[in-house]
Amino acid sequence: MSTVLNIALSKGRILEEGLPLLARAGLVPTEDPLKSRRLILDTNLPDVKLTVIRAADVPTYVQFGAADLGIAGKDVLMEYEGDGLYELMDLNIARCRLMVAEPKKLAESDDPQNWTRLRIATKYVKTTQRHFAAKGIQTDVIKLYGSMELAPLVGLSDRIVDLVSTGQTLKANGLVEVEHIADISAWLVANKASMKIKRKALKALIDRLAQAVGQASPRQG
Ligand code: PRT
Ligand code: MG
Repeated sequence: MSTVLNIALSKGRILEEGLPLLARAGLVPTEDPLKSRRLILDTNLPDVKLTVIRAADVPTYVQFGAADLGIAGKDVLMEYEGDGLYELMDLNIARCRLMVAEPKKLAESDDPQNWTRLRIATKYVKTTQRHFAAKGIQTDVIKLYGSMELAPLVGLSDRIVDLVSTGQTLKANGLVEVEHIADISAWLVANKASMKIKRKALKALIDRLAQAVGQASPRQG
């Protein structure tokens, strides 16, 4: 009897960087997920299916067993507070950093050492609250779903918490990084029950992925 494995993958840049990684691990979808409108894709391996979904939904699919494995950003995993999944492996793709940023002008006279209460716009409400609570700093967090860089420009908040990779977006909007919260990359996650029930089939795939990650980042070796 064959065991079917479902892998949930964030669309967007994790998909773009994840596909070459999956290919190195020997897994290739039979249609191009960047073009296809289909939500569940077959692969070259008859028992492995790929589901491409919103980044923030990946942990939910995996926790509830709708997918056995998932690939999601650490930012999404930090914000998701479920405990029904294992974080198996750093895939070392879609790297960036989660940062506090503020207008350049404010940064000239601002000292993070003196922060006591902050008004912050972000998509990462829980992570932001946790980060500052641990430092004894009070926060008024305003939840946004995107374009956080806009918030200081329109007076919604003084500061934002957002992902930064090249820094171009901040720069284009007159913002600078003032505090580092976390280094971010995409991780392989697994449903806990699947790891028991489908152990053998999953292990083979996970081992191949680990090998592919090693090839991708010779610095680690
Ligand atoms: O709709 P949603 O945003 O949820 O998903 P999406 O389909 O747009 O996916 P996408 O491509 O935004 O990917 C989201 C995941 O990619 C995140 O969960 C991260 O784990 C990862 N990732 C890595 C990033 C970045 N780098 C990144 N730079 N996600 C977003 N950004 C954004 C950032 O928010 C900011 O607006 O890029 C901008 C900054 O980029 P620089 O290069 O100008 O600094
Ligand atoms: Mg996006």
